[in-house]
Amino acid sequence: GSEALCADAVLLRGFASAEDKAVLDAVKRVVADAPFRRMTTPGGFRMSVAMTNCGPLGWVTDRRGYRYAAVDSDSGKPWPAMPQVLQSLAGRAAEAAGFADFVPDACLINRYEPGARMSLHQDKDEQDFGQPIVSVSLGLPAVFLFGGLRREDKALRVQLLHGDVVVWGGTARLRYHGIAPLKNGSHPLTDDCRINLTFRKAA
Ligand code: MD5
Ligand code: FE
Repeated sequence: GSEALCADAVLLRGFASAEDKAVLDAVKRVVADAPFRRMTTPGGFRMSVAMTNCGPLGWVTDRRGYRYAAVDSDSGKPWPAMPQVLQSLAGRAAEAAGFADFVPDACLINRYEPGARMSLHQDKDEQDFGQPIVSVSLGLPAVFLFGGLRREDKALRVQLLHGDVVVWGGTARLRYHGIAPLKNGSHPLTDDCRINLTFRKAA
């Protein structure tokens, strides 16, 4: 089923469930070339979420700031290509939410171990906020914090479960959001962590 989280945010419950193993196999292939790493924020904090990327551009952060980069500074090589199964899933989810012809050039892969969290932030490192973001959740459940356009706005709490896909567009694109500290649990497909993929048109 599909439900509106708010204007311009569509939750597609279980949209990725039928292809969960294929998606996680693709993630494993990416991680073999570009291992997960915990990056540093411009303020000097090490993120609790471990990240990697695939596709022409990857989101990175270090002491110099947040940005998209074509090269993985850990390997000195371009990020691994975006596996077809991932590109296809993102395009089909965007289409189901009303965005035809979504062709992402960046896929950020986030790994949350128990205790990892992402504090409230906006995604604004992309060039065109008219492009949607597609987010795929796998493994352990998480509490998604869904705020407003100002940091002070009260955040709704929404559970995101294995296989759920959310498409953020229009006015939802710039809302503050985050992930509450992940609870312990076990999931047979993800080594007891949560994997989130976010597909973006960054350039
Ligand atoms: C996650 N990741 O579950 C989330 C899913 C990130 C990030 O936030 O930046 O890597 S993406 C959620 C999202 C994207 C764009 C807009 C909004 C939420 N929103 O308006 O709430 O690891
Ligand atoms: Fe975000």
